[in-house]
Amino acid sequence: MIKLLKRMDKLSYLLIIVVIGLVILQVYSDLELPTRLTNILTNASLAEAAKAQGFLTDELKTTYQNAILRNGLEMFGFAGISLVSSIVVCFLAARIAAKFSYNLREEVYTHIQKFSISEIDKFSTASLITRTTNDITQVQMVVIMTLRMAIAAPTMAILGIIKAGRIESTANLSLIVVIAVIALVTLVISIFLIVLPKFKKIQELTDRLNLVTRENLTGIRVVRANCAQEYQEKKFDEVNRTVSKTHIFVNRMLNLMNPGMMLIMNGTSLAILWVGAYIINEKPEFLGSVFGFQQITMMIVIAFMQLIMIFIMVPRGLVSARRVREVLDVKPSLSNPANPVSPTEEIKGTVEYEDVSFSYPNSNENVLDHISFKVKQGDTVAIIGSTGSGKTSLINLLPRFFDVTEGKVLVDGINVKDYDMAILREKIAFIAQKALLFKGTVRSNLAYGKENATEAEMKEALKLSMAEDFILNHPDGLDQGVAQGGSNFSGGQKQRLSIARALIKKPEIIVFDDSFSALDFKTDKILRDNLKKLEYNPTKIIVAQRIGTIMDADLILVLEKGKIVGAGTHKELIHNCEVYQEIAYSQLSKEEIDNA
Ligand code: M5T
Ligand code: MG
Repeated sequence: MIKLLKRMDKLSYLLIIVVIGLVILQVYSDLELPTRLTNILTNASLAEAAKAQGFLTDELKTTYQNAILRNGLEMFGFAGISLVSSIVVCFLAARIAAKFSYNLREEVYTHIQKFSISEIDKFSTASLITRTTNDITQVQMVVIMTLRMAIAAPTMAILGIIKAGRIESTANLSLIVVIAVIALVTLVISIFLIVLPKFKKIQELTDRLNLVTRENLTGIRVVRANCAQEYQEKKFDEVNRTVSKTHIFVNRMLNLMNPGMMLIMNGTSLAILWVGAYIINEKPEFLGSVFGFQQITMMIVIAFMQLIMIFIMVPRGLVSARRVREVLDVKPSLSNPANPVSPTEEIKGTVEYEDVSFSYPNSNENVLDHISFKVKQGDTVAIIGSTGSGKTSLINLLPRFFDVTEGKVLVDGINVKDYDMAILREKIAFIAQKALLFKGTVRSNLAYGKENATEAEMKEALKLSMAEDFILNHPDGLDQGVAQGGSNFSGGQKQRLSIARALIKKPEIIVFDDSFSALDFKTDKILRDNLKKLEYNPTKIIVAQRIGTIMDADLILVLEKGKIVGAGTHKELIHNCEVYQEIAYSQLSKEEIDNA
């Protein structure tokens, strides 16, 4: 928590000092009230006694009246100060806490941006969302609470006790307070020990709830298609039930505390008045002292109750704070090198894999095994192989979504690890296997490729990617809305839009991960012809399943179980690579192959 709190800004520190000052002022004013009450009552009872004994002169009467009036006005004054300071404290505390959580949320968000895919998977997306939202809110609440009570409560308790001790003839009464405080502390500690472990569980369950809800909503089509609503509902119900059970348990326990504390508070009050009655009976002039003492005691008990609330809220916040810290403590495994090498201008668009092996971070089985190949600028390399053979894994290494386990990946002759990542990724346009669009418009989506692309550039890219007919010929044109994930477009349309987003970048290297799979043969063909015509002549790396798509590539790599089992042109492979032959014969007729 302390480590997190270091992230406050300077103004907040200043405001905290103001808050502390105001809180002390408030406590001081509050404690002045019972003293004034004692004075008023004492004066009143003295006047009463004088009257009874018959020596209440007019002069004496005025003195008593004035004293009562003065004390009354002072009470007003102190109550006013207390009210104003407590309002200002609440206001400032809210501001400090909100600003703090704003900063923290931003930091966590920016930090997560640097995570590699495996680091995100380590926490799970759902958990990362809970941590940036719910957990930070918990921490924020604690900050507010602490500012408002953590200083006020102990100050009130200590000063109150000192003040109560000073009131005359109250030795017996003090004993009552001591007993009350012991009872309170015992009550709290026992409840606390039961509840504390549940706080961590609640946050974990929130993660789970988040995960199930998210998965269900993003996969709603699959769920409906498979009539799996009931199954999903059961899954959701299970988590939901556990969450509410835990919440109910925690709240029941905490709510036991309320009546318990009330009982102690009112019991104390009653005991003071009871014992006080005997004192007053003997010495009527102590009327004021007894009532003043009773008031201070209430303040002390309330201060203890606040302390208790802090003791409950803070550990809850600590659980959340720790979860936020866990995220911030991760050192992103993919970081920029200390001294990035700047690429030279002469070489552009070459790619080389040098004896690359790769295994995913949480497994030790190689999904890529000693891969080597080389591509010149402007060449087209195709990668083909059965599903799960490692094609996506292979190209993921190029923009450094993952780092190689062994070997080297070179772009323009420089190891990708030595690049500033922004510069490396500027060179590469990557069209992922799952075409993903963002909520907004076609225009805003294309802007991901190039931030300030002109209308003409956008139109050109859309034409090249064969997206003309359904975007430019549409009445809304570039301002056509895009739903979350691009769900208002067909699979092939999404693919074409993501290709347009890549082309607008005019990159040195374009990577297509099975990006033609949802296109019809004609569109596929025209699009590939368009790619050949690009005057900036980018290097093309194409992962595909269809022989037709890759037949004319300069180099075809045949991948099987993470190994290259064939490399060459279509002509060469059809003669000497068994795996390639199998794929080819399964898709094309003998004539087609011979003709090619
Ligand atoms: C190759 C494993 C997967 C498979 C192998 C993406 C990913 C893959 N794998 C992981 O363990 N973790 C991951 O995050 O790696 O997978 P691929 O590279 O995705 O295969 P592909 O692109 O050739 O397949 P496909 O279906 O896209 O044609 O064993 O378990
Ligand atoms: Mg793949």
